[in-house]
Amino acid sequence: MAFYEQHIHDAPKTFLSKYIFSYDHKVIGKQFLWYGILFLGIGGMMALMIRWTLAFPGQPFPVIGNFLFPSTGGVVPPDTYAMLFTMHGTIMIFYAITPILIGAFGNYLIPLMIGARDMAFPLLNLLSFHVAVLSGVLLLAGLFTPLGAAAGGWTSYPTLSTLIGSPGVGQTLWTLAIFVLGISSTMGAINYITTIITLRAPGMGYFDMPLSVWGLGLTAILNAIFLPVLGAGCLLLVFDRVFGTAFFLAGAAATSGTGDPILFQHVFWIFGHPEVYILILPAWGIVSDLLSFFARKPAFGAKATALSMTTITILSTVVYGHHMYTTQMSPLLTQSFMTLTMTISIPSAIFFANWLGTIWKGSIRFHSPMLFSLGVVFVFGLGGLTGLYLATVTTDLYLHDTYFVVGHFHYTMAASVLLGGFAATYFWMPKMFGTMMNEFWAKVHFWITMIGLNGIFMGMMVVGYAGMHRRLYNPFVYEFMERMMPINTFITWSAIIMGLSQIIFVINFVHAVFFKKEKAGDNPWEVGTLEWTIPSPSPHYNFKEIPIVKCGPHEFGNPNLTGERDFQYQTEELA
Ligand code: HEM
Ligand SMILES: [Cu+2]
Repeated sequence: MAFYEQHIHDAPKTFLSKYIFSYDHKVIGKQFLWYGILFLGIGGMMALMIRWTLAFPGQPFPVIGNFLFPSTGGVVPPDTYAMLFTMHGTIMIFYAITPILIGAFGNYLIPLMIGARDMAFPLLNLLSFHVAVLSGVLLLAGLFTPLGAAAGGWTSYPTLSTLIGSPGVGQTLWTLAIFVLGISSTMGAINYITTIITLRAPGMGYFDMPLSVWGLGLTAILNAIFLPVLGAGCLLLVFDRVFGTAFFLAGAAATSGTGDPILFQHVFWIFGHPEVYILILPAWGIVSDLLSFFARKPAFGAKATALSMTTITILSTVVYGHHMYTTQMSPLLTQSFMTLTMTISIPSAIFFANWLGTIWKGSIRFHSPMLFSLGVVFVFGLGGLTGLYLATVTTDLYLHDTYFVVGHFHYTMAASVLLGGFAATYFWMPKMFGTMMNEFWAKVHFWITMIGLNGIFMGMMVVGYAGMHRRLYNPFVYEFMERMMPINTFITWSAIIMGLSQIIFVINFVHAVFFKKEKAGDNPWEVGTLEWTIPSPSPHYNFKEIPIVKCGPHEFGNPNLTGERDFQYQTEELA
């Protein structure tokens, strides 16, 4: 039972209080969605510039090249290349995927799915978004500093990220931006956790929560524990850069005492490995729900899925060392980390099998959210399997820092999280904005994205296995890599096609939000979770009466149902 007061507030009246400084979790969710989509565009454009350079070295980037890089006649210069992959990785992870899945859907869905009127701390929620905006401004400001933005990679390892490696203001701004973003996400995480624990509608036990809420909740726990670790690391790095301390500087570079660059890697990956799960857990939860909704079957082994996700969350905190096999850690440590990492396959295999069990013999409805969910099953399967080679010390020694790694992590994080985000956007569109997106164009978007994405990331794994090193401006100066040019051109064309197909999504989205006249029904997908019991789009107070929960979220095909329906609402009691 809720011990926080949940009364109905008056609806805000002015533009500012309604859309800019809103306390409403739904508006804040939408703010995060726009913010994420904007950055997705920027990060995607940067990816295209990286790929262009790798496929057509020395040729000017089409259309906007001359404007962006006038001094080289439109060709991406080497130092800019380093900046591009750094900013691309940073933006995609922290400013695109995180805001969309956690900021937008976390905010929008958690209160609605657990039957609450808002988050536990609405003011903290408002602050969390505005601090995120501040962080975004700090990050982008780096692009306009004399030496350009940060260029030390999204991991920002010293000594690349100390004053020796990057003297410019851009790197300092990057480090500050990530620190500030950490504050924003920690505020969000505290809010999510408190909300889930205290504001669940009467009758809703933890296993009655949709798996989306499980995923988002576990993510929030990881965020609350590990973002402060990254924040601390970034703060020390700022001290090294601005105040002349020597936490991460070693040897002659340090004025006194000895710092240690590797120390930063430990700090970074203690956060960094859980971060991968921070990104993926919401997508896993959403996909687990959607597969059941569109297969019209109860989610197979839903409790086991929830517990596997929990087990993975716990294990994800003790495997970070697999990112550092090549740093000359002691063999005892590398072996321990290898064993721990491998144990993650057990719960992963359980819930992956549950996904298959859910769709097995279902009456599948191939609507766009289902297509994207099946896409996640496919790409995550590939990403998970290729991870085993990187978890194994002996094979990682060879594969480390090649494009195999880049292909692998794009499959697991980029591809599956991106597809999961699209699934969620198409699915919750009617509840968020009151209209449906066009199904035909959604499917076209799905297929081109899916084909493009596999061309890109499969291609990356192939060239990586052949030995192509990552982060090199022009790898083809090495003779053995010259022959990989054609595959690289193929990858780039796949990226261009996939990039262009996102225009379909944007037009479809903007059209549905602003121009579509035809309203969606309250429950167009015929699903029984709490958010579908209220009007579309959801009214500002969410629930007139706080609902009373009688059953779980995936009750499909109950033989006692009357009429045409094959599902029951969570507020209904049936034998
Ligand atoms: C689908 C379009 C995308 C394409 C074509 C693409 C392409 C690339 C390329 C070519 C690199 C440089 C690799 C290297 O030189 O080492 C890269 C790096 C990276 N990408 Fe993507 N990417 C895409 C989407 C994403 C998404 C959605 C994410 C986030 C979840 C992401 C996260 C990263 C990260 C973390 C790096 C590493 C940056 C670094 O080396 O510091 N990418 N990407
Ligand atoms: Cu890891």
